[in-house]
Amino acid sequence: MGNIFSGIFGRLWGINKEIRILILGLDGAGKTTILYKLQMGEVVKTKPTIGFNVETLTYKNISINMWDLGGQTSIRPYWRCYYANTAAVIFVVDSTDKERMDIAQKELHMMLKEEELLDSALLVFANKQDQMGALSAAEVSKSLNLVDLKDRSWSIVASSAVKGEGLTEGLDWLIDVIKEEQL
Ligand SMILES: Nc1nc2c(ncn2[C@@H]2O[C@H](COP(=O)(O)OP(=O)(O)OP(=O)(O)O)[C@@H](O)[C@H]2O)c(=O)[nH]1
Ligand SMILES: [Mg+2]
Repeated sequence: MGNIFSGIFGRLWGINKEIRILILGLDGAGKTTILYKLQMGEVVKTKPTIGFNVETLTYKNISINMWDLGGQTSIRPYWRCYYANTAAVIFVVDSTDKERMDIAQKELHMMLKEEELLDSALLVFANKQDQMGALSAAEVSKSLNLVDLKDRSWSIVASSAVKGEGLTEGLDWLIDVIKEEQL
């Protein structure tokens, strides 16, 4: 009986809930690869994103509109056009790109100062862990000064988009936080 009810209510609840998640990060970090690995379970061949890709996926009874924005320097100023009503940001870092870790850090903290994102949860993927010389999640966390983040739910997860590792673990955490805090 409990199962029947939780099934029915779970489905009803799911139908009504639709959230918006942004995938941000520097160019080449792996955002588009992550989007399609999550949506289709496949590694797709990507080109640098000019503009955005948006896909809807259903996860844990929640319909997620996932926006993957281009990360090139000239496109980053347009990220803010997408901030309204964002439940969470997934910030993707190429863990092998040590030279640009400081730029990633600045972009992240600048973005999180925006009023429209004050209530958004943050998941960082320390991506490309399959590559030699990748910084660990702890090292990426330190480079990004994540401990400085106050009044925000955040987590960092080591990932490899091409191997599909870490992605569902990260999304699980994110959806649980959104369900607890925002729905
Ligand atoms: N080895 C490895 N390569 C990856 C991983 N994730 C993405 N890549 C590769 O990195 C390159 C860039 O990936 P994209 O997903 O296009 O990067 P992006 O963040 O969307 O880049 P922009 O659209 O320019 O902002 C591609 O060649 C991907 O195959 C990973 O986890 N490991
Ligand atoms: Mg892209």
